[in-house]
Amino acid sequence: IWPRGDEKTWKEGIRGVDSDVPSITKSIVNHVQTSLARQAYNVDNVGAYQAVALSVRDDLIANWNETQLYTTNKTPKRAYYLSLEFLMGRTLDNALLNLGLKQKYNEGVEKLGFNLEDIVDCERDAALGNGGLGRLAACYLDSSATQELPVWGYGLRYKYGIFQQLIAPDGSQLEAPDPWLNNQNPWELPRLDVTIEVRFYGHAERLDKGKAIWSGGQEVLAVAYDVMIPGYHTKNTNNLRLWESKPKRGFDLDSFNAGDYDRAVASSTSAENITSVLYPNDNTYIGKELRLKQQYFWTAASLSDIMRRFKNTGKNISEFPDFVAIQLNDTHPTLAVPELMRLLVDEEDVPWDKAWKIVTNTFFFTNHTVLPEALEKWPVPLMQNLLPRHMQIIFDINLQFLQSVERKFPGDRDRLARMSIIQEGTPQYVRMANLACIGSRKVNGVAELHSELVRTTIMKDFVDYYGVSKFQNVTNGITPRRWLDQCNPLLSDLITETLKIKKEVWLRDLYKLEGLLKFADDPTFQKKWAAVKQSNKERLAHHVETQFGIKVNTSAMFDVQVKRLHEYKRQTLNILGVVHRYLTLKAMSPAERKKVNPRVVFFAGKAAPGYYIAKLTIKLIVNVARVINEDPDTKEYLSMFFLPDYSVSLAEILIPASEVSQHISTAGTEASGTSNMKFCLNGGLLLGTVDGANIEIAEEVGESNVFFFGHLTPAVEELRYKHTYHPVPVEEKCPPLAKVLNEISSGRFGDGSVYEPLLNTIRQVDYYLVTEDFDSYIRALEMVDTAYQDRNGWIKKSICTTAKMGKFSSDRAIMNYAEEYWNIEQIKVP
Ligand code: GL2
Repeated sequence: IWPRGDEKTWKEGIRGVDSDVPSITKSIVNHVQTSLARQAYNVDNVGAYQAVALSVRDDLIANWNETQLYTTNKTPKRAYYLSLEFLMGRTLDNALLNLGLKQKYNEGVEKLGFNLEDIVDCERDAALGNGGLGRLAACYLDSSATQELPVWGYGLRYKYGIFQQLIAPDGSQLEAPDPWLNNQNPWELPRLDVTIEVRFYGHAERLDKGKAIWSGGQEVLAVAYDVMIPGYHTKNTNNLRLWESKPKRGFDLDSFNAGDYDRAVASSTSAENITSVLYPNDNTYIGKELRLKQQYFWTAASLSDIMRRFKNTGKNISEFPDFVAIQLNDTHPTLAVPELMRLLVDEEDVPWDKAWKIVTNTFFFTNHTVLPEALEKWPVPLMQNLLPRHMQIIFDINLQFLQSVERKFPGDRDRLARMSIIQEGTPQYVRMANLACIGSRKVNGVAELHSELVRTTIMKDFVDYYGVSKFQNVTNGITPRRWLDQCNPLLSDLITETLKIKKEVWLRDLYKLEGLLKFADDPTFQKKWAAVKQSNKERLAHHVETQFGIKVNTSAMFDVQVKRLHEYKRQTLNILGVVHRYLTLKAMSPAERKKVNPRVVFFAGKAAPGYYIAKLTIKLIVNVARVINEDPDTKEYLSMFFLPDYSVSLAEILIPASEVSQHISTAGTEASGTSNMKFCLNGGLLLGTVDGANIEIAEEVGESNVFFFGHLTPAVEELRYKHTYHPVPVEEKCPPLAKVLNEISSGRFGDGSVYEPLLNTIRQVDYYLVTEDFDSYIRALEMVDTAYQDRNGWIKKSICTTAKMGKFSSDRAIMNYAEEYWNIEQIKVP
């Protein structure tokens, strides 16, 4: 039955995607006049951006609506990706490419007197993430939509994303808020009618049969904001639902009436604070109550929403895992495990054992790091106070689990202590990784080496207990739409012209890039390939010139290391290598120097605001750069830049311009890395350690096309042991490094005493083994120089690298999750 009015009139009214230029300009002008209340004479680039965005958004909404209706009617199994971070970057350009409307909009805005590139540049990044983990989530959304999979993302709508990084004149990092929502966000649909009540604190009273009643405490509202995720060249448009916190009641009326206005609004402020700001720590866990509140707020709202959608299908609750798969992106959403138990047992009256079966068939857990400082542990008293019912459930899960471990390994008390969800002590702690593992059907790492480390280190006991098949690998991937077509249009065009297949085809099947191999030796193709790189280098140089007022030598080799500042990522190794190179150049005669390959080194990345050593590393980079960029003897041969405020948009300029990029973590510490894939896809060569996805990249592109150095993972533990118990001074172990450290200490790059705490991390315990890898790092840099001298050989390496990157498309990764984990099917929206 048609719900309302005349069906024909309704259907005729549905807006399709109008893709001819006159319809596009009409829609833009219409938005200028009605949505923005402006006219031709008072629209600037920002206004034009807003109108264009609203016009594109109309198309997205049309597709989104059709997709959601069609999918709802089909009631397929759906997958949900729960991630506290989605590092989306800009949307406009990406949406235009995915809709296949870029060319048309180009023409349209030109007719209106604008330039599309300038308009695209007006958009602020949506930076709701710290680094790789958050950007991975964004790539997976793109691939899910492109692969026409019924996948929704769930996250938080932070009012402030990752902080803006400023660099003070003395090289210190300063942080400023990122008010990304100030200019309105055209890409989200506020769903003020979709609200969910979330409770904190209060008390839980046990009833019989494992049930309980949780009451009292504070109640806040979660409000949904939907972000449309268009697939590439498909109508399929998925949803990312972000929750915002709001007070349940505007303010406390009793206090208001008593004239105590501060008190009247205090609780509403506390409710709004929950989604105020993204925690700026990458790969480190911070045990703050507000963070735990964020985690529960988000998982509770998401699960309630998922449960409601499931119940609308009319299926029996025991079928829940046949219709719902939930991926836990790291341990951050682990509270979803006890929360689903609570919903099933307390609210749906499902017996405990049956509920546990449902839970353990619903969840899947991805681990993203083996670094101990990143493994989340929450103090029991904190959790007890905030979530009294969940604490009961966790204790109950733990009791049953340990009983079953005891049956399998009788009398092994140490094993029980290690596997327990509760870490004993004062206070006790809840180990989130153990809970996530116990509550999930499968656990995966994010690259082969890392997954093996998960199996043999942090999850070893669980492998013994469950068997190895629960612990698998899905190597990360990146979307070639953003990380090739969008950021490097020249290369994308050259590839299309060379492969003689449509762009739409190879961008959906990245293995097709192998077709480039047969042109790797072709001089004409090599020339074109090199010209693209050159033009991308010039684009970056232009950016740097505008920012620093310094001219960049674009015939020098562009060497890039961009990522979060972290000791394990060893930006220190890079900067010490640069100083070594500088000292070597200084010691040369002018004639000798002339034989040297000029090099420009780029750094970018944020340090967590409380991470002292990381911030000091930035300061050192900035101050070394200042000295060497001004040294008339050497500046032609070596210069260096720290580009502030690294972001997705800056990455889109840096990555296509790189000739070599550095991924030089201590072996066994970088779970995967994903920027390594982006650089290689864009024909930059990889200089790195035998770590994370570097290994698989080398397997694909061939070891002769990467520059590997450093100790291997198995050696690391032993070396660390030696460092601790049989330390050898740097002077003895690595004289060239000692010289570099001493030059810095002696004040060559400004007051040396400032850097002592940083240099001492290397002179003393050297946990990340800089002294052990320095020599082989310097040799690897020399190998890079030698290889670069052979221009054609280098270009060939570059072509062969791009050609063999097919494996690293996030389409491959997401299909792996869909088929081997979630068991969901592709749906073609007609
Ligand atoms: C990370 C890992 O450090 C990184 O190696 C990996 O590529 C990404 C995505 O899987 O996950 N883990 C983590 O906590 N952050 C990462 O980037 N922030």
